[in-house]
Amino acid sequence: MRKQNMNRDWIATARTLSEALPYLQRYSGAVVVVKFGGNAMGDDEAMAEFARDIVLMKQVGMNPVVCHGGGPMINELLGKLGIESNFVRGKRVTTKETVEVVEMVLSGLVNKRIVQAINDAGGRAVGISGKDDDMMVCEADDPELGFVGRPVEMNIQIIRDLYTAGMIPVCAPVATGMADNETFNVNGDTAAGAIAGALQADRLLLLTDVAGVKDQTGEVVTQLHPDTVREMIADGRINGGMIPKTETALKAIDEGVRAVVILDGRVPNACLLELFTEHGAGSLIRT
Ligand code: X2W
Repeated sequence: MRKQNMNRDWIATARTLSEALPYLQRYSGAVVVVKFGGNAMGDDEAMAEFARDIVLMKQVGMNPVVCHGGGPMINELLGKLGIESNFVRGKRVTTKETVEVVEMVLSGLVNKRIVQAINDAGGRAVGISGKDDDMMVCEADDPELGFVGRPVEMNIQIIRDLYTAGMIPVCAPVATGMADNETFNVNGDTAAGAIAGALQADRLLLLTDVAGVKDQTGEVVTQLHPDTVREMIADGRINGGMIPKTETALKAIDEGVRAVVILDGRVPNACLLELFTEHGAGSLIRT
């Protein structure tokens, strides 16, 4: 008999769904930009799980927009081609030769892998880069870095059109320049922040390979005011790779994003844990 077979796991599953109701209501129609970093992308199984989370978000009425990185995948192909990778302040020094490889890897391999995973999970993903419909137009960030772009003009109507039509935009951080024929390599966090800012997103989730912003004792700080983040950057409590992430978060909040969360994308169902449970995940930055 069906009812007699009911065990504790099923009761827990039903309870979890029931407890998610206030969050489902809160986020109905919300625009959530999810930055999926190359270091957070695991094997095919982890990719499939990420894709299911994104499709679930869409299914329950949110508007997820995926922005991805792919630094480790660029390193791999550059290595095979015998081209050296150099980073200055966390950004790749990008020559004319490098930028072609960057575009191939990000707009091609990585973008289509994510698109395919989302479609396999039953979503309707469409991959674009900053070049499509001139979505992101850049200037050179710093002469020392070569073809690394800083977004100066955002035309995000294409993203709105896609999600309004039921699709899930998947954006590669490659952009067009102000001059003809220019291609820029954009840091993945920078691109996600600029897109979230232009969309006035409700949430920007930065999925990475660390648990969040940590204090001196190594504990993750679950909630931070932007002023505290500024203090922590100034006195060195926030350092290394966390600097560009938190700076992206501060800029996005200045531009009108409601809240930014830095979280470990390798944790199973990281997005759902953050959005649909009281527990949350990682460090939430908001005013
Ligand atoms: C990055 C773009 C990819 C990226 C790069 O060339 O590696 C710059 O550094 P993750 O996986 O998010 O690090 N661009 C200018 O940001 O990937």
